[in-house]
Amino acid sequence: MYITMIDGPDLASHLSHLRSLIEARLNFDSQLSHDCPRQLLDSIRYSLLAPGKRIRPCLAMLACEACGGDPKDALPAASALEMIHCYSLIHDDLPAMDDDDLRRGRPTNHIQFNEATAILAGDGLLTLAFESLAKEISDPQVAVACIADLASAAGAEGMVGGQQADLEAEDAAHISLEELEAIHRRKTGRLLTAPLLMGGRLAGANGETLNNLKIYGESVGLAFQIADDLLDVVGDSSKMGKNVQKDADHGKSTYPALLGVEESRKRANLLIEQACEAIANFGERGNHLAALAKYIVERDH
Ligand code: GRG
Repeated sequence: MYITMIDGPDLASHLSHLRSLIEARLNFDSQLSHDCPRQLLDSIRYSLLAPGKRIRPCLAMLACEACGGDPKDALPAASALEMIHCYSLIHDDLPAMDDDDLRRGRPTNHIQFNEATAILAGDGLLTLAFESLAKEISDPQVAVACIADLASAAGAEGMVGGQQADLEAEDAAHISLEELEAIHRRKTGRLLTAPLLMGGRLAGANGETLNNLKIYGESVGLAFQIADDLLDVVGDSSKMGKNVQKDADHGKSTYPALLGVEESRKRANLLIEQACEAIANFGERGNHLAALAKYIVERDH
């Protein structure tokens, strides 16, 4: 069993180590053959290797670590999760959706290349994620379970469904807090919960442990979205590498719009407490996960 050195809440140095492993893996996994046309490959790698926070891959590796595994064992899941996330960002930025020109501090994919290439880069990443999982997880049962976790989180009942519900809600005059949470549970929350399940499975976690990780993921997922909504109101575009104040400009229902800034902060903090409670019985091994939950609501980008 992998013994991890958990030196208190020294999350920053641990995350920077994990991120360097993740960057190397993403670089390797996106080196495709000449059958992938040059412009499509450039477009895929332009977005995938752009500087993101890598929160979903880090969650998978920390969940694996929290269950007594070697975080490196979660790299296939980490890479696949980032590919799905990156595809969603490329498609979300398209003129038919959010019509954005800045992402991760760079021109969005369709601005840098063109709309058709951006759509295909997203499609390519979506399918490459599942190809990687199928090829790189050696235990067939674990591979199938991880593929099911990711497909269900990303699909029509998960992120894609949440995106559709979000687009529909833009036309609604007012939505309730319950409706807003139902959107974000799918649009953002499912892809933040999947890393916990996948990382846990790759460490051989049992059903009860997976359930605790799921509760942690769901709480952190909603808190992440509240923090994202707050950053859109009070954040600094240059730190975030994307445009801010977009929600208000589009008249979108958000947590600060529904609850106000202070109440939204309180709600996010409460969710983080719930997340930490769910993993309390992991002991020291869960320290990095607990610290990451706090970072998710305190971040400034
Ligand atoms: C278009 C299929 C499809 C889905 C889009 C997740 C999503 C659904 C759109 C992303 C747009 C968005 C701003 C969502 C809200 C929260 C979120 C996912 C923010 C971006 O994630 P970060 O902060 O980004 O982890 P980085 O760049 O650090 O990876």
